[in-house]
Formats: sequence, C-alpha cells, structure tokens
Amino acid sequence: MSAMEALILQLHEIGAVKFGNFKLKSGIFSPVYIDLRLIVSYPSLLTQISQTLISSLPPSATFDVICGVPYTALPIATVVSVSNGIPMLMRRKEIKDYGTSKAIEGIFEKDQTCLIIEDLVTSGASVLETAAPLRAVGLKVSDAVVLIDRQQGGRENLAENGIKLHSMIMLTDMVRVLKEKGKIEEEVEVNLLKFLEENRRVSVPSVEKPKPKPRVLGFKERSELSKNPTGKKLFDIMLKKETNLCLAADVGTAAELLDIADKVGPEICLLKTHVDILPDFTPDFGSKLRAIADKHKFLIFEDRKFADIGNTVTMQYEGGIFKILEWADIVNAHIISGPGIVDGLKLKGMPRGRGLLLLAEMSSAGNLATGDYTAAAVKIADAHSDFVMGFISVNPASWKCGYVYPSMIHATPGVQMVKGGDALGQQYNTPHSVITERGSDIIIVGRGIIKAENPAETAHEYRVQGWNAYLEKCSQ
Ligand code: S5P
Repeated sequence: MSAMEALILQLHEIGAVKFGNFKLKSGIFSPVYIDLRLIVSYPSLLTQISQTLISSLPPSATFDVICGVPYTALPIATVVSVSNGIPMLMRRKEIKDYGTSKAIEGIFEKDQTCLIIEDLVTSGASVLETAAPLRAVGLKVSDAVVLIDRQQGGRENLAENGIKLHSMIMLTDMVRVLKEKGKIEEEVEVNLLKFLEENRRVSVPSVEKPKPKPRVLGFKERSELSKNPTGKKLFDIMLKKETNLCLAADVGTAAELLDIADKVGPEICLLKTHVDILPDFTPDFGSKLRAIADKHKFLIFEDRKFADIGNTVTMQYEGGIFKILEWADIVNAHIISGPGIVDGLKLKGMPRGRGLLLLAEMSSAGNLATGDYTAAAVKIADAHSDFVMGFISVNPASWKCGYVYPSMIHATPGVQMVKGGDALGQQYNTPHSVITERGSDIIIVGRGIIKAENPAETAHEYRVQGWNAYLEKCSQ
C-alpha cells in the first residue's frame, strides 16, 4: 500500500471524510464533506501529513519560509516547520489588525519566497486571502501545497493569480482508493464523480484582452471626472470603505432584506434590491433601508430595469406602491426603447441628485445585449453623463471604447468565487477576473453571499478579493 493510500484510509477512519448530502459554505450541496480540523487529535497522523506534504513538492518549488492558511492548516504548517527546520510565518485573520497591527507575524526579508500550506482547497479563495497580505509586505508567493484538492476550480483560480497549486491528494483519487478498499459503495463513487463534473470550473473562454492603456485611473481621479453626484458619491464610498462589493439582496422577505443589509452593511458600497419580490413590502420599507444605508454608509440600487417609453417610466419611477424615487439612490434601465427612457427618468431623478446605470451588457447566456447594442448604450450614456453614472456590464475591457469613459462606473453581476453558472442561464466569473481582465469596477454578488452559511463572513471574503483585484489593477 502506498503512503498516499494509507493516509486516505486513516483520514476516512478518523471521520475526516464523510459521505452523504452536505450543504457547503457556498450554498451548494455536496455528496462529500471533509473536516480536517480533527487531525490535531492524532499526532502521528499530523506528523505523517506534514512530512509527506514537503516531500511531495517538485524541486522547482523553492521557498525560504512557510505560512499556513488560518486556522486548520496552522498546526500542519507548525509541524512542517519544526520537523524540517523551516522558519514559519503567521497571518492574522482578524481584519481589525490590518493597518493598526501587523498582518504577518514572524521574521522575514523582502523578496523572500513564502510557500503557502493549506489543508483543503475548493475555489482557492482562502489561499488567495493569505497570499494577498504576504505579497503586500514584499514576500513572493509562487507555490501553495494542499493536503486535499476538491478539484473545483482552485487550481485554475490560483494559477490566474500566479500561484501554482501542488496537491497531495485529489478528491477523485481519494474516492477511487476508498472504493477499491471496500470503504464506500460504487453508487457513492458515481455520485461524487457526477457532482464534480457538474461543479467543476468550466474552462475560461478566451477573453479579448484590453488594449494596453497608458495608466489605469484610480477611483479618486475618476470621482473628480464623474458628472453625476451619486456617481461621485459611490466612487468616494468605495475609496473610503475600501470595498467595491455590491450585495444583490434577493432574499424572500423585506424583513430578511433589512436584516441582511444590517449584517453585511459594513462590507459593501452598494446594496441592490428587487423590491417587487418582497411579499411583506410596506410603505416604510424605503425609510427603514435608508436608515441602515446611512448607518453603514452604502448606497441603495433598485434593480428595476426600466424598459418602457419615457413618459411611462416617469410614472413607474415615482409612483405606484413602491415609490422607488423616494429611497433608491440608483436605478437602472434597458435602452431597448431608445434614449427617451433616459430623458424620462432624468426628469424625475436629476432634481433629487439620483443616478442611472444603463444595461450595456447582461450576464445571462444567449442575451442580446452585445456588439452594436452595447455601443449604443455607451453612446446614450455619453450624451447624458450628468444623469447616467455608469453601466451594468460584463466585459467592458473588450468594448471598443475601452476606458474612454473613466467617469462611468462599471458594475458586473454574475460573480461567484468559482466560475460556472446556474440552471437558468446565469453565468459566473470570479471577482479577480471581473475586476482585472474584464475591466469592471464593482462586483455584484447575490447567491454567492446570501446562500452562504455566514453571509457577513462570506461578504468579507468577496470584499477582500474584489478590493485586492482593484489595487492590483491600479498598480499595473
Ligand atoms: O445581466 C444581469 C443584470 C443584473 S442586474 N444579470 C444579473 O444577474 N443581474 C442581477 O444580478 C440579477 O437580477 C440578480 O439580482 C443579481 C445576480 O444574482 P446572483 O445570485 O446570480 O449572484
């Protein structure tokens, strides 16, 4: 029996790998659950893992120091450090320590290389969260080693961020070994392979790269260029709060919406609503949400997607039971009916200092907002730049005009930690790809956050990824 097989059997024996139907942090259901926190109770297993981790690395993976991803990989990294005589660093997880205290504990020199050690990789988000502060203090991060790779996009996401992932055990190997050794039934193996097939990150379609630009303007300069007061405000909030995350609060009731707005409020620059899905909507909804928005300093975006002629939208914006104009800082509109729709909304919105986003592109498969349609949206925005503050966009870096309009904010829906989609045509890209390759400014995240076990914690992860990607873009 190989060392890897023995390790797999031991992990199964101690209950670190379970089969059934488990809800993951991302909200999806998985037929396998892996909990490696248990290994601290088995010192000889921990030693074995730590030794195999280092010996499984190729000679090309050289490093001066190691750093475990908090918390589960910390004991692994510690044993690796002690048994191989390699100095270790520790990353602080608490955000309050950023800026005021050291994010990285331990002694190192600038330009040294740090190997990241992780217990389990799914999307690679946690490894990226540890890589960012290490890189921020001048360390180089080019390799990460993981005990178990769930094979759900982590390798590709890390590669996109310049990190090569070395995996000791692939999930498919683990299942094969357990099946061969009679620990699981064939049905479990088939189920798992099907799940992996459905949740594997699809290969990245070739994206037209942005033409080289002399310089990417930061939000500060762009705020000065914006001609719309709400646009300016949003740029300023993003800079001040250091977040380019918009929560798509598509929850079941108004009560839930207000609750999640308060919990996630500190992490976001913008909260997007679909007020017509709330069965318990009451006329005081707007003022309640506004109070939360003022408390946490975010703006409110009602995703109404107006599409009618100018005269009709003035009434839809101001009237009805929702009275959107009263409480929403921002609304959006399709341009299918022509520029009159902007004139109509502007009539009501401008005196209140509101802003409008035009749907220049959409995230759903097979949508028709492409090519000339997108170009027409840009043209209309340009002609109404006092009221139009930006776009709903998916790949503005590929637009012919590129960054000709830095005064406009580009907000992108269809964002999750792992590239993929849902059963109804939604298509997801990662925060890093959306902000850097696709040239957007804001990530709009719905189910990636609201279906998570802890939405506030998950929102924080999206916020860090989105903001780090913005900083990376500015530094290029
Ligand atoms: O093209 C679009 C435009 C929008 S505004 N695609 C979208 O998905 N949206 C909205 O973004 C959509 O209505 C939903 O509120 C959100 C995406 O939610 P998620 O759960 O798929 O992240």
